[in-house]
Amino acid sequence: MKFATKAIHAGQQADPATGAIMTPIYQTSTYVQEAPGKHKGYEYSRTGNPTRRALEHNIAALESANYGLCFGSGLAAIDAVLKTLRPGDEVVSGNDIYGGTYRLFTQVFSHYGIVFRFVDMQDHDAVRNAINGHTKLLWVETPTNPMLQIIDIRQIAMIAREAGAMLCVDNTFASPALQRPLELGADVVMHSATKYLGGHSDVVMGALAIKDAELAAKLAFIQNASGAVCGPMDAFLVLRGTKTLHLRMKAHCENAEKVARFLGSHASVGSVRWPGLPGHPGHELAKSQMDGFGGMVTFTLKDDRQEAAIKVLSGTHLFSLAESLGGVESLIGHPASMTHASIPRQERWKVGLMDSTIRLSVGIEDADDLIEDLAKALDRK
Ligand code: P1T
Repeated sequence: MKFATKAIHAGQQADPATGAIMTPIYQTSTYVQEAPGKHKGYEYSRTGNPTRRALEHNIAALESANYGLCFGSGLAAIDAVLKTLRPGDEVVSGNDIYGGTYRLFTQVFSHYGIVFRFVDMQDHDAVRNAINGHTKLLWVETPTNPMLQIIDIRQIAMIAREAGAMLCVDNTFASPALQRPLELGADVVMHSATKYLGGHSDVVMGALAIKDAELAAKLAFIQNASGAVCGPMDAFLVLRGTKTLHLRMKAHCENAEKVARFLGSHASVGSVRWPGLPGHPGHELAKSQMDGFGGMVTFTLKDDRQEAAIKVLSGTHLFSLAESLGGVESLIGHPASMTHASIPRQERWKVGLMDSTIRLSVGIEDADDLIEDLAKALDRK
């Protein structure tokens, strides 16, 4: 089955009780049993819920996985992956990642004896050098948040395999419509489903997709034992979101291209990062592992003072100043003070994330209106 068909049908069937074409919101905590242990496959909604299950199957199908698991947030999904580790285990992570992921690694799990090494994942020798006998997990975001580096999933998967470590790819920025890391050798795919999977900025959720049965069972055990699950209403909303994922991603990519080209031609713009631009260092790699370049654009102004960036950030009207991304509406953000404030400035500077860097989540409004909005903000005196 092709992607668009899976997006609309996978994991779903007409409701056996009523024929309802949409999966009902099973807003229930528990399920009546005929006798102890004799039930219809559901005992308690932390362990399993039919609305959540439909979404888990849907996401698994979109990611070419065999198993899907949904959580109360993206960070809760990452938390579950880290709970497969033991004190003394080490993680090698990319050094350009979402600030909340960095905070979870360095301010929560490091207290439980897990060691994190942050490296430039574009430099495969640096990755190999950071690996030792204790390394159990490689953590990759691609495209990265917010610098939009492209990391070679096939190569990092090979390095992980040689090291006997697991590779988890945070696929939030691409979504499975543009990139399916399990097909390229990753072991686990992680999503902030809050973003493109949901697509409408009305839900906070996380998801994992896994091929291997044993690893999936381990993670499902943690999902139930730690209990950071999402509610059925949220599962319903994301299930509705994934039905249009392929169409939305196409529109995000088209608009992002127009916005990136406009920014590139504007006199006050310094540098523009969008993986679809031929000058992007990961452009060829992106072409080989992605089906489109995504809806995120990061740029700096020639005037690299923070005040100049703040003026632009507060001068747009269609682009709303807000954290998050991946919704149908356009957002503008200042990573240094917003989404990436938890990362020390020296670490941010290493990846080129300056105090003047601006991040756009390009929505699916009319591109001409978006460009006009940015032009006005950039030309504001
Ligand atoms: O917000 P939550 O659903 O818990 O997901 C965390 C997360 C994980 N991974 C990536 C790549 C992310 O971008 C995020 C959340 N990011 C934002 C809120 C943001 O504006 O970048």
